Amino acid sequence: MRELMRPFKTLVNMKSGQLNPCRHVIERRLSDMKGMYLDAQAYSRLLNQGDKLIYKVYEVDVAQEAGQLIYCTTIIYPGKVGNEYFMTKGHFHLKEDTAEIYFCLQGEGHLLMQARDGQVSFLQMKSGTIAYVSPYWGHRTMNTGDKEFIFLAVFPGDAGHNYRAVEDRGFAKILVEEGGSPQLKRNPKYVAEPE
Ligand code: M6P
Ligand code: ZN
Repeated sequence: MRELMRPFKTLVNMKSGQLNPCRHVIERRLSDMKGMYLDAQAYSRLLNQGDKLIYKVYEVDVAQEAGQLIYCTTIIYPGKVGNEYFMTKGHFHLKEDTAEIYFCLQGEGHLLMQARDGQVSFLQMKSGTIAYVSPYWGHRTMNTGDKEFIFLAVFPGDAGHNYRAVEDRGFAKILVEEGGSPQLKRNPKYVAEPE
């Protein structure tokens, strides 16, 4: 019989989002987000000022296999590229019939979700919000506040990350600041999925 995995715990620093212990820390900088923001000129201008840290992920050390639950904290820093808010790359799950839970710990943000058939769902998140990303929906988060937006994510161990569709097609909507508040706009660069 396979040896039992021992139960364990980790600690989240509720202010900084740091998870301890964690398997690894992913840092995504502006240069990792090439082509993801609509305003290419604003992107280049900002990149010329330095390769800013956009977000960070602390991930627990749990096997990426069925039956497990992986969890991680994400910290998205405040800022914009042009008028588009700092955001995660966004992904579908490789195993698309898997869901995910987001629990906001700090700050303010938005969760944009998109199904393969073009449906879009959009949820505002603040400290205490628990958002449910249903199976089959691609998901991306944005920081729409002026301090760090921090949330905990939990997903099945065998979900996996698929960035391909987002890199090739983008999301159907973008979130921009207009008149001092976040506005969801059509993304003119979006390439719809074939029927
Ligand atoms: C959340 C989860 C993670 C994801 C992270 C960053 O914490 O959904 O699985 O890796 O956000 O998002 P992305 O992988 O799209 O850059
Ligand atoms: Zn996910």
